[in-house]
Amino acid sequence: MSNQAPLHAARADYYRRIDGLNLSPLWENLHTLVPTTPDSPCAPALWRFDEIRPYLMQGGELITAREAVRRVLVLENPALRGSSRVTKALYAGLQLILPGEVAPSHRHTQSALRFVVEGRGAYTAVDGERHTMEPGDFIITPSWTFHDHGNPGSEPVIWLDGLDIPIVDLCDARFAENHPLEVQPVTKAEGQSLARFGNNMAPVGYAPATPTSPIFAYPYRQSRAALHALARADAPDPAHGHKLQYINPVTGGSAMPTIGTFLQWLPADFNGARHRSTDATVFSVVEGRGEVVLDTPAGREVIEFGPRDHFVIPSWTPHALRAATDTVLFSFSDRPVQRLLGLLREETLA
Ligand code: GTQ
Repeated sequence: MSNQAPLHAARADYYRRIDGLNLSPLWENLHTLVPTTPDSPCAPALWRFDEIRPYLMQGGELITAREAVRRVLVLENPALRGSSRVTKALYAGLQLILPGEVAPSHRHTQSALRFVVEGRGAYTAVDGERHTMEPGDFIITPSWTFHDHGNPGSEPVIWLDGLDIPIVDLCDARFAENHPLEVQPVTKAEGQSLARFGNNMAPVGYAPATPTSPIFAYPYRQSRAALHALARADAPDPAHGHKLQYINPVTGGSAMPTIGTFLQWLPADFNGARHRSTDATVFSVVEGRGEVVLDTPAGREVIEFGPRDHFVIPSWTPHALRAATDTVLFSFSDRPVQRLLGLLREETLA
């Protein structure tokens, strides 16, 4: 073998010289830039509601919703700490609003979803219409729409926030501004968006101005009833049980352009097939108990879940869902973005 030392020294010297010109050699990084599989730094993780709820409530004693603007504990992926990300592409947090509080009106280019985890009687307002929250409701704050939250009720309300913050950041397209008023004026009766678009009808001549669903709140009562009907009628999908996606009724596509949102029913004793997909997914457990068995690079991992727990499954990680009792799971991922870009891959494994 020839002596490689002089060559290594020459290369190191060369790297130093090009470094000053903001140049770097691709060949030193090619395998990390273009890995053979997703090779995600994102880790599976569970946030047990019983464990984190006391801290949410303590936060409620330390800062008001008004001062915080949004009183949220961010669900940070343990392998992405410090980046406010639950997956590489998405943000998640749990927001608390106490009786009598107001979270002031603002808008931003990031789109948000709310999924109500605990309590009823708080509202989110979007474009002059309020939706009064019930557990399991799925609510959309489209990009660049003014939104504020308030709680005229008598109990604390906690919901899951899902936002496309990292996606908008990737594009350097972040804008935000406050509404001149803390609470935006109510200009529409509650239920208007659902009446217009939630009954397989749409106003004649309606031309969508944005890709986001014109239904801004999908009540749990309706979504659950739909799922339950499927669960009684159909055999479950081997991996997903009975799974529906929230759609924009005008396009038939995803309710939000950047975030796919889903509700699924796993019948009692469901023992799901192993599955993997490139869209890392965040789950909020609505009803029931079960577990997810994951094959991670570090070995087999089991996440046991119950009501109001949250967990995340990274991209391309084989996993199987199991339910001890009838179980309802809400979930969200960057699936619509991957679909649009032709990137989505998924497979059910033997
Ligand atoms: O409710 O507007 O969790 O702007 C993060 C950023 C919630 C919100 C979050 C936000 C909001």
